[in-house]
Amino acid sequence: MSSKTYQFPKNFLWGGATAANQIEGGFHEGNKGLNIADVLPGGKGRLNILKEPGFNFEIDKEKYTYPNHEAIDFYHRYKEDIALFAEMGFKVFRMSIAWTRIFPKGDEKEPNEEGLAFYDRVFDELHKHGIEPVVTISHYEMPVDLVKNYGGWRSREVVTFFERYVQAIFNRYKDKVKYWMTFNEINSGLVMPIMGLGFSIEKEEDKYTPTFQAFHHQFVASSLAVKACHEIIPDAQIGCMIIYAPVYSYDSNPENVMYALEEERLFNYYCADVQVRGEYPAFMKRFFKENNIELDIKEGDLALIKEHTVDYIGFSYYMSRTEKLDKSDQKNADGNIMAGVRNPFLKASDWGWEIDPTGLQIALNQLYDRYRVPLFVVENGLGAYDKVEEDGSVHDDYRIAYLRDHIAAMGEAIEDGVDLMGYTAWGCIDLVSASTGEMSKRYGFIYVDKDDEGRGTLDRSRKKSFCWYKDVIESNGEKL
Ligand code: BGP
Repeated sequence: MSSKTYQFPKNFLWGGATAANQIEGGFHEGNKGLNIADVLPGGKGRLNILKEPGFNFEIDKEKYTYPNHEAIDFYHRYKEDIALFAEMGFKVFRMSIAWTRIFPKGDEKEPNEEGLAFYDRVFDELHKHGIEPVVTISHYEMPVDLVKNYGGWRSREVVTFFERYVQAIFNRYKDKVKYWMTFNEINSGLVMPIMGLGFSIEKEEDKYTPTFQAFHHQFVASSLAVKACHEIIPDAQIGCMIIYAPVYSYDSNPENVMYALEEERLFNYYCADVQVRGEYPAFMKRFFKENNIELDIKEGDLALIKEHTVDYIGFSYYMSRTEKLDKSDQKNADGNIMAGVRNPFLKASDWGWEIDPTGLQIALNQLYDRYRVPLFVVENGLGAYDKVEEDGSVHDDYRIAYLRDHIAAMGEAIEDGVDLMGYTAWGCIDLVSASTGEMSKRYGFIYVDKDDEGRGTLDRSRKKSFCWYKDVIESNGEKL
């Protein structure tokens, strides 16, 4: 693929992506309150905590470490980091605002000035370097007090608190931020309810009505955010953000094809249909009925959802997924976010994530065919173990190969006619991994000296991919 040259649109938004809890640190500075990421311990058990009942949302320093507490200390080092992003030529930088810096407990009446001032400084620094911020309003960072006192997104009251939060940040940053996104990977609530919906599944029934009621509250909250954004910042664009993993049928057995389609619809399209088309898709009616799910939909909710749809679709793309009804004779694709079965045509990363650049071309075409709104790849990248050489260099050719193939796949999709706004590579600077809480799963162009035990100088250095990505941006994607 890489010998061909691709034409990216003139104003293509090249950049990198992060999330507050994975880079900032300073978890109790500036009057910040505790959020979900602050109470999630690091290490191998983290994934289980995300999926199993009994999580108490408390910090237990005797038993666990909490890598997000210091993360990579962007809170104090943002100037140095932004200068490095500028050196690569970033047009945009995707980051999130920690809700708990603005409303420490989530339900206060007035925002926290220290938190607001911190993001003012970050946005000003970005603009100083000609970089536009792309801001995720909520990236796995719900205030813990809202979880404990209200039950996370199960509570309708949280919609009001979220509305207060978005009003505060839109009013404050209306001259500084023109690209927004509501909930990071909103569909992640289907597999990781703690991160996505702010509650753990305690009993089987929780997977049904409570889960989909929480989603409904997020849809209402998202529409209120779109409405407020359009009113307060008329020249801004606000998108949704989903995980998109095309679902392939393992073979041509029609039953497997139908099963793959059902999984695809629930996982890839249910949330996007509501946020982009402004209505619940027809297939969810059957799903709700068969699973005895009864939603409490208030008068006016559906009209609000219909009227205030998003301007673009932001999505993360890491892998595709292969499905088959009877999985007993196949190897499970365990490392993938949604398991499925192993695809015999694909290789996987060290964490088992199946690598499939063509899947990105498929994703872009499917999304554009279905919705006809601009698309934005706001996360994509390879988590890998990096080796630092004696002289401090990191030869991450594997990362370059991964990114090159995926950028080429975007070039193909653009030739197919897809309207693609931009690309922000995930973890453009090494950061704390969301699923493992570790530093050793690295994505960055910039190496951060810190290990899984929290040791290291936190010094930043340029990897080989840093120069490569700089050339990609400079040539607007022609030089891959
Ligand atoms: C997405 C999340 C990010 C991020 C990325 C990589 O699901 O939006 O927060 O971390 O995946 O995942 P991980 O860090 O687990 O490798």
